[in-house]
Amino acid sequence: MGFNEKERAFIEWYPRGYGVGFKVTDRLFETQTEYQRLELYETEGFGKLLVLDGTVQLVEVGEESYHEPLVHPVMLAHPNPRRILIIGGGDGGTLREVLRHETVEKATMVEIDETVIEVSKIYLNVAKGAFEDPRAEVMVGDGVKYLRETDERFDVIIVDSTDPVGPAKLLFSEEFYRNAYDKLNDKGFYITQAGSVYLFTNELIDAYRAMKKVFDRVYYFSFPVIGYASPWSFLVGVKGDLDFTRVDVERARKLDLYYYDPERHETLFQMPRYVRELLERA
Ligand code: AG3
Repeated sequence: MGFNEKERAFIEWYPRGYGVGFKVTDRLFETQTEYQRLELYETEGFGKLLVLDGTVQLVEVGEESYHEPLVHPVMLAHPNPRRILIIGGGDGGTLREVLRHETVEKATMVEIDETVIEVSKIYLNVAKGAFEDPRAEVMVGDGVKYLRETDERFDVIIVDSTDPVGPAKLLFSEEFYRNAYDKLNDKGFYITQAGSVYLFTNELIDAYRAMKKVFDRVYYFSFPVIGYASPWSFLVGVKGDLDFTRVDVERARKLDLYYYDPERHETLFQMPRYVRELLERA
């Protein structure tokens, strides 16, 4: 697990011995935060690599392949997303993409681990000024507690967490989904990353089943993400009368996206057949 001296590579091992790795030129930083083990590497071809508890969070070159599909499909399917909540996302990449939408009046981010924010601010070229944007409200705290207690209402809630095992498991529970549903405006989207399609299939199915109990409609989609055992899965919960199968292509043009292609929005919904069948039976 982790850094391999002989290969000079960082390798993340998934279940069943499936590995994803990067050649490393420098070991920059390693610390035990209050919540998790944080490692930072310089890679040969993908910029800096951020690792939490042994799992790849992002590489600087290609992080948009995760942040674009997490943020823009829901933002562009919503007619007027003004108030946004991000749970997790300490590196600031999700916040950055959210703030690119002119409709946004306020984006609240609740990250449990302050060290992730600090380290990202110092070492990573990811947030690109998002933390300083006047529309951003960045809070250090427990997202589960925040969502249970807040009086605010949101048009879009985005969960940018670690895997549905370990500390983030609570973010994939029916109770959490209910709190999220309650804190959405009459019409709203909830989106969460939901793990590797091939290697966390059971977690994906479980999360989908739980979300279906709570939201008016639930969609699933997948996207190839650089640095993860791809394809990666995403789940979208809908409250009220919103359609996730269509996006505003006019608004999308101004964003000049690199990975997610709004003009081919329908290609998001591609899943390996066996996974689609498992989801349909869930
Ligand atoms: N959020 C983490 C996605 C989960 C990655 N899982 C894994 N490699 N096993 C990404 C943080 C980027 N804002």
